[in-house]
Amino acid sequence: MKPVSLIGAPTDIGASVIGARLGPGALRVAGIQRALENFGNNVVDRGDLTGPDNPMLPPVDGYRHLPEVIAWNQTLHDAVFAELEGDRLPITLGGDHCLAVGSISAVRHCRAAGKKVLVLWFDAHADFNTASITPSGNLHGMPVACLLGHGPDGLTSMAGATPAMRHDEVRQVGLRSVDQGEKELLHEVGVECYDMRYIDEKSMRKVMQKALAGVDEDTHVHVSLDLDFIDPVVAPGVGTPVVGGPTYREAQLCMEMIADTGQLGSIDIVELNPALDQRNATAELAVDLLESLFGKSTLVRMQR
Ligand code: HAR
Ligand code: MN
Ligand code: MN
Ligand code: MN
Repeated sequence: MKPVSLIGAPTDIGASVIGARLGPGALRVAGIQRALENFGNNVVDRGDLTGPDNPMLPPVDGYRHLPEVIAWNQTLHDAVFAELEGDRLPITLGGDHCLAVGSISAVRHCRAAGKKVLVLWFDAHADFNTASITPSGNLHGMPVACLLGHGPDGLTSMAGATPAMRHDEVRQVGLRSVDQGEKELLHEVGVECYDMRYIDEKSMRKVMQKALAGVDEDTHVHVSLDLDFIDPVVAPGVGTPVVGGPTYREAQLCMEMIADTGQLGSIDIVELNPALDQRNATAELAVDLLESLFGKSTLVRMQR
């Protein structure tokens, strides 16, 4: 396993509700570093990045806080890029989900290594809005669209190439709140989505087999984990909870199956809102899920 770097990005610049800026601290309190070290990983905490405060302004031309969102993402991009170039595994501790533009652009950027990229996007939401269809202007509802080239220049060109990702390099799991305009654009662009109905009908195991299809030794798997993916009964500490999500075990199974590929390359843990959490339960859940992602399983400890 590659050595791990934790990168705090304490901001809620793209969110509808404030509080995600407290996420990195809550993940540290939940013992994220020690949990990963227990698996024999070398883990370095790089501390928190800095960026503009949340000015809490209404949208301008369809975007809230666009210059500030660009600033945070550029800083995160550079930090994640440096870790990848150093052959380390970066974990972004968010922060809201707009940050995935920076982290995933960095993954694309450093594909200098020539690897294939697969982004697994775990979320209740599709995050596929654009300025013309967004109901809110919040940029945490737009990162997948931006990464696929549908968005403002400052966010679509961060990887040097537009778009950063092809539609078939992203697979979305857990969707249950998708706006009408997003739905149409998702179909038009052809993103592979496994919504809750599909998960119910096929089982999480089948869904993850499909989501991981094609992953081989030449693939960099990026996990973008929006904690509102999991049912809010289990994960209450998020700004935009949506009922009817995966159970604790279903979420664990996703992580375990990714661990089995051995191709995990980078991670975002986002949308944790400690101000809305119950006794840090959602941060502790995130740490449990990370442990599974790094190979913890009940009966057999994987040798790495
Ligand atoms: N679709 C809504 C919007 O764009 C809500 C987006 C939601 N929040 C997130 N993203 N946490 O996953 O405003
Ligand atoms: Mn999201
Ligand atoms: Mn979400
Ligand atoms: Mn296609």
